[in-house]
Amino acid sequence: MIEQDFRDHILRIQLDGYTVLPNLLTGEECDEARQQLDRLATEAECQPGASVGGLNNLFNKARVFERIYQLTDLLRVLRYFLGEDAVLSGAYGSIRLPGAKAGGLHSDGSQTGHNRALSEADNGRRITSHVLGLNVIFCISDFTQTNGATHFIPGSFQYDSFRPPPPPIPGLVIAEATRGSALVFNYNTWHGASENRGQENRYAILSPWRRQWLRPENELSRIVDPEVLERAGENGKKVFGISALPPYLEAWQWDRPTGGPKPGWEHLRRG
Ligand SMILES: O=C(O)CCC(=O)C(=O)O
Repeated sequence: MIEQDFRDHILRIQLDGYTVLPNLLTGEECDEARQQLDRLATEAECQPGASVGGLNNLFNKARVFERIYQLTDLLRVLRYFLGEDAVLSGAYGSIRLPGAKAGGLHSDGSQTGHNRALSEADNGRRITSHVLGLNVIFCISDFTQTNGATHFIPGSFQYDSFRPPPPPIPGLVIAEATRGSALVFNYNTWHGASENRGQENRYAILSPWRRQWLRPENELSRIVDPEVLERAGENGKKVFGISALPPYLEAWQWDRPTGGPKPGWEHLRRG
């Protein structure tokens, strides 16, 4: 990505709360991802309209899904906002069938992020001053006006009330994008899947990221298969939060980058 494009994407996220990064996955990768999502959905016996059932932790389930954290341009944007040690928080497949109704507008982080843990003193106000998490939706199908593409309320990440105002909210925009693109958005930006009024399934991969110090939706450092982690190399230790694990030994016995005991203290390693 050239410097000007990078700056433009950063500014879009700062102003609108989302951007579209084009051409991250090739046509062949999208075909392969789609086949794998169909296979996983069949195995999991997903219900029509289901978006995530059984399609979790995709990086463990087919090689093509390992691409989602190997893309230099994407990592550069994510790390600009979340820091070099940004952590992947989940990797879900989404297949929205023809006729699937729109999902409700929401922000993310309501399970383990800052949008869950609000105290009485917060008085219904969420944290909007900094970007704490970004969601990345890979378009495995083209995202169009009619096939259930994600829709957003631009700028809504700045609205500090925890709950969106009652619908209809003005300014709703459907994000159109060609397959292989990724929608990258501040997870405070209100969004949801729109209704699929087309004739075909809409395929996507949902992959939220967090600051290293926020609790992830899934503790991926424990979930990632050893050979997947091995293939991810040094980058994988950051992406899967290995280097963010809290020590269970004394600090001087703990090797933070590898998330385990230092040499000499291996006998204290826990399973
Ligand atoms: O599938 C979509 O378009 C939206 C997904 C979504 O709302 C989410 O990941 O929080």
